[in-house]
Amino acid sequence: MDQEQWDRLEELLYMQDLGGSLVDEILEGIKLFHKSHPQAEESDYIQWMKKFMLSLFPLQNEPLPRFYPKGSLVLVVGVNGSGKTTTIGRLAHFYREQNQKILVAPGDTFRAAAKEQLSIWAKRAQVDMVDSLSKEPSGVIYEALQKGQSGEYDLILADTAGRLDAKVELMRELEKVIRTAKKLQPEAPQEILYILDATLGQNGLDQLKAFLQVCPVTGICLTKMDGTAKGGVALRVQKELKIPILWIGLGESLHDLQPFDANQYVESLF
Ligand SMILES: Nc1nc2c(ncn2[C@@H]2O[C@H](COP(=O)(O)OP(=O)(O)OP(=O)(O)O)[C@@H](O)[C@H]2O)c(=O)[nH]1
Ligand SMILES: [Mg+2]
Repeated sequence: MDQEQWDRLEELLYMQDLGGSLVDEILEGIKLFHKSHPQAEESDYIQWMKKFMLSLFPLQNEPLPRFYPKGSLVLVVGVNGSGKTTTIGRLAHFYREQNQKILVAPGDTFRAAAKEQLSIWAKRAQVDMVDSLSKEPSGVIYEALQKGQSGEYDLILADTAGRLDAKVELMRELEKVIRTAKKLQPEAPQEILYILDATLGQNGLDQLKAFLQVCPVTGICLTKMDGTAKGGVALRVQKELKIPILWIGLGESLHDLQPFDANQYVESLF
């Protein structure tokens, strides 16, 4: 490659939201590949890059979607407007179609209209919502778990308020929710699903790291992948944090959610 092609490649990788260190690593790798394969053609370089990117997803060998023991709690967390409530609606729809009985919990007691918004999604997805009078997220989620323990529900999906890492008291509240859930069910929450807005790039990654200080995120749903965002941030999450991506959000409707597929994702970057 001449310098111009080289610069173009670097620019393309940056445009995918891969971030400096990952771009450098890929460029170094390509240089080495070029040395060992001087006759390589464009398609060989592309193959090398795809293979390298796939190798960043070591945890993605597990079959998705995940299914959980009866009565499990999936706690959905993330910053304001990332798509938590929408994702709960879509997850409820998805699991209901798999013949699971779903209960959603309006754990966002912070924003006035949040409960109403979740109840609209619950109706769309044709699932139940726990009608708690508690003004505290931990109270609402406790009630939902209690209902779940009666054996009626397969899965409880709990919404939470959007929060930014700077709001210390809100972040502490998440710790309380988790502590309270564990009083009823030591294994709960069986999943802490972080909703990562793909359009946020580096910021999204920094915010996720701040959440990790207070709650052990076990899976990620990457939303807004239908827009111009390339979602290269997913590769950085794998490389730096090794938290599996479980779902991809591809729009605003009930059906716009798919289990994450690393092969398909890497193909979509090219
Ligand atoms: N294009 C697109 N829009 C999405 C996707 N997921 C969510 N949205 C939109 O993002 C906006 C915020 O979604 P919500 O589900 O309300 O987000 P939230 O995290 O619950 O927000 P707060 O409760 O305010 O923190 C809405 O307009 C959604 O329609 C997606 O995958 N693609
Ligand atoms: Mg919400």
